[in-house]
Amino acid sequence: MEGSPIPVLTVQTAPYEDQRPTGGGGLRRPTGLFESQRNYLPNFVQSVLSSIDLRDRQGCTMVVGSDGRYFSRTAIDVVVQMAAANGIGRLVIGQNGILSTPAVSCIIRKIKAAGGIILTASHCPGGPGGEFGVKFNVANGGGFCLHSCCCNFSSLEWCLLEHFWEVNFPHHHPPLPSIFSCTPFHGTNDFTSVKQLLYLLLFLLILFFMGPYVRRVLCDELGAPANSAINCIPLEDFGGQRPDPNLTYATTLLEAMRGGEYGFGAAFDADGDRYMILGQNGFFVNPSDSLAIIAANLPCIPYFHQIGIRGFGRSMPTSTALDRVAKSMKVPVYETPAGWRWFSNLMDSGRCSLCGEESFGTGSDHIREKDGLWAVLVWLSIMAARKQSVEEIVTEHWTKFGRHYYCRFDYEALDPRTAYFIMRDLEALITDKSFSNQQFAVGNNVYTVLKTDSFEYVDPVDGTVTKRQGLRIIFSDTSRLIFRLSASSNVRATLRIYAESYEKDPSKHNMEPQAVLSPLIAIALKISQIHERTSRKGPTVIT
Ligand code: VG1
Ligand code: CO
Repeated sequence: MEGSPIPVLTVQTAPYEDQRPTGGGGLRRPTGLFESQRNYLPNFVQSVLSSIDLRDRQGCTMVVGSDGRYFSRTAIDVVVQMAAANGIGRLVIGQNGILSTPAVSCIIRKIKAAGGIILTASHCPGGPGGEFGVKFNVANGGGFCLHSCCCNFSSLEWCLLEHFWEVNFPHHHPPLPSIFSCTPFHGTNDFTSVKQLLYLLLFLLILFFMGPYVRRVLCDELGAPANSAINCIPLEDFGGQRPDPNLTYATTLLEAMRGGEYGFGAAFDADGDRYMILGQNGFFVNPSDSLAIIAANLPCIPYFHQIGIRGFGRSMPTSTALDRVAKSMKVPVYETPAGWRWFSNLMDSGRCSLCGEESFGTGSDHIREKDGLWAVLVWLSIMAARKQSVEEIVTEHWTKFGRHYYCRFDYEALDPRTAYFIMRDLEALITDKSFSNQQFAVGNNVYTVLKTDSFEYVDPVDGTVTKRQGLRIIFSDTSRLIFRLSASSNVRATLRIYAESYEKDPSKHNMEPQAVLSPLIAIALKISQIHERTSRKGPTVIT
């Protein structure tokens, strides 16, 4: 078929109401929906392709990758055939269909592609009974929220291409799929001292599909022992494990680190944008602390010598530990709603060099996504420069800046109406005048309300106002309670409660976060009545 036009097939379709955007970056749903509902994936892919202006779309290059989960190969077949019919000129696909979210962001920018499609449900479980998803990134490499196009068409166009995995299409137009090594560039650091460190540091990683990257970057290039990278073979069901890097799900790593033999442990989520760091004996680095510590140690990273440190970004629920560092460095902090796309705008305009979220994501302006492997390399660079362990770095940071105790309660799979009404009533309660200055006495602690609001973000770049991004209660001692509904989870509704409390005194830095935060949590449960209204006894997950 070389050189001949590929016939385009037109198929009638009907829109799916549940694909209308809710604020999250992509589409994330039970795998069964993608498998059983007619045109469920093709409809969304058409929305993605239609959102690219026709003039930009004709003959352009797009990047396609997946986290290798069940249904990824079928989905890539769909994307390739529809991209061909929609005028895309060239597709760059990861080897075996695999690319991490940060890798896609990186490749889009390097090769000046029009955008990228990532088949992943991030940290959610995979397999036929698990979840599947589609993320869409645009030309700057950042995730994009589709607005209105999901329901604007009644037909889909396909090119019936077969065997494209094996075939090179040198003279074919459209499309030109080319298979790309899944381990692109991590060029922001100088790794000489990290190499030296890795010989000394016993090292363990739990990974899911991030294996190819870790093997190449940490083992082949930096010389970490091959057996320090485990779970490295991409599996459709992640070996039955949940690819969520936190203390609840990355238990194998936690137990191995508790053995005391290893000095550094890290885990990633399925699409490689989230990470968790553990030190010797399982010492946990809270993601908000990780962000603040990386910020305070940026001078250890050569990349920032070149580009300078312009500003920092954190999502509103992320602890204010970063703000203390920023203040001492005289660097501005941007407080954004949850999700990475707000940071993209800040970075594109040159306002922001380092950003992060409490949900285990950190990144810099080298790309427009959070980047788990980058964060691990930064931690190793800091350890190499300071010649200190993870625990020493963290505790020294607390001694200098104070410790922000932090935790998050997730109530998953709630009835959406119940969750909505809990939030509505809570908003009415906390924004009522009578709530300000109210005092809550729990045990020996008294908390006085200083400020409450429904968080609103004004984008400093384009002035866009985004309202209702979470309910916030700030107390007079700077403690905070935050409530918000998840925009990314799809199984019914998820309500998140975030609690933060500051402790300056180093003699009180060794306490259990949940014990320190229990009075604040008690206030949160009392004012939201969440247990009474949902008949739950506790959260689904605590991080
Ligand atoms: C969650 C996190 C948010 C993160 C988003 C995407 O959103 O809280 O911080 O950016 O997931 O993460 P929500 O709305 O459910 O709280 V991911 O790793 O897709 O890649
Ligand atoms: Co992810």
